[in-house]
Amino acid sequence: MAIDLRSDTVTLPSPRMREAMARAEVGDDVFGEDPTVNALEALVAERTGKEAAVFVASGTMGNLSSLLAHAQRGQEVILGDESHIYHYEAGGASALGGLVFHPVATRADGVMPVEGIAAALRPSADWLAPPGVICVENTHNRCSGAVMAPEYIAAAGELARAHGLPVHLDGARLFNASVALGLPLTAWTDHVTSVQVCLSKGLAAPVGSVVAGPRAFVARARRARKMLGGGMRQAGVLAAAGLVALEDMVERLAEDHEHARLLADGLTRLPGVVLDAARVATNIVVFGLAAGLDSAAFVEALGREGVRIIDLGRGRLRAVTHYGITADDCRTALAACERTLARMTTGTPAA
Ligand code: TLP
Repeated sequence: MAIDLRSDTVTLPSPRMREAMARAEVGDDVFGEDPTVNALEALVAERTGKEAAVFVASGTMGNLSSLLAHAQRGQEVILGDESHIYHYEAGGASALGGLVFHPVATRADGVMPVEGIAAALRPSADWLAPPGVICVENTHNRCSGAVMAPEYIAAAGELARAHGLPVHLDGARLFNASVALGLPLTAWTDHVTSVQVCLSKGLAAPVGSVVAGPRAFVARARRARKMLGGGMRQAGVLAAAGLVALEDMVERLAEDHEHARLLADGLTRLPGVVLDAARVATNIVVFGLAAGLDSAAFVEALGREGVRIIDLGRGRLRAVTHYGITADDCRTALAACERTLARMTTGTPAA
């Protein structure tokens, strides 16, 4: 079987999740009558220290519902130029919400400096699109799963408050940050208005994310979710897996982080790999290849060796550890990388 390091989204539900899904008590969630969805929403609201929460189909829907709930057509979304919302969410906030993306330069460690955010906040003028919301991401996907320091999020929150703006945290992998630093989610969520957390990444639930924030905001996000077609009726079968994910899978993320470190340390030792292993703090390893080595050809050749990774573009490759990956898988993957690179540098065809 292939060693699939493309993403932690490929994780499969655990046997306990399957059981909970089969047994879940359900009702019509659009009427607010699904007890399992309600339990999941209450639990995430509590863990994030927010008044309320709403279960959504995906991280993308969570972010989009949040942006629609925070900002009006013609307003700007201030966000990192390496952020997931900017790169990988099909421009939904613009296409469906009439919002304008204002990307801010992001450092290699995932931080979009507070001065950069401040400079992006346009003054009031008839000819300028006003800011509507500031977005931050933690952990940072395209920046090697970097963990944002709570102090940084606090500084961004302070700036936003001074300008009367909300902050939305794309916390698709906030649990990874929490496990990496040994801090509760509230270390970050206390400083933002709203947060989206994914259950279907490292936590291995099959489907779903939860958006949390102030009650009035969550009511607007719930309405946006409905507008986007995300009112899911007996969604308790999905929420049940999410509840198990929160119980069984959070502490386990530490293993994924160890495995990512194993991969990163091994990769740095390979000639032809460009990687700052010190950057790897969670379950994502982003690396490049030395000049002259073709990234796309490497991904393809590695795939033929039974190891799957993805190409993020601009010469960046990504490997992600997760529930389905063991330390031995990482060693096997490293050996495959070594063979593939050796062939590429000597121009030897695969046996
Ligand atoms: N990211 C996926 C792909 O879309 C790239 C992945 O494999 O990492 N925020 C962040 C930071 C994410 O990494 C993702 C998923 C999302 C939002 C969107 O979540 P989904 O895929 O559930 O819509």
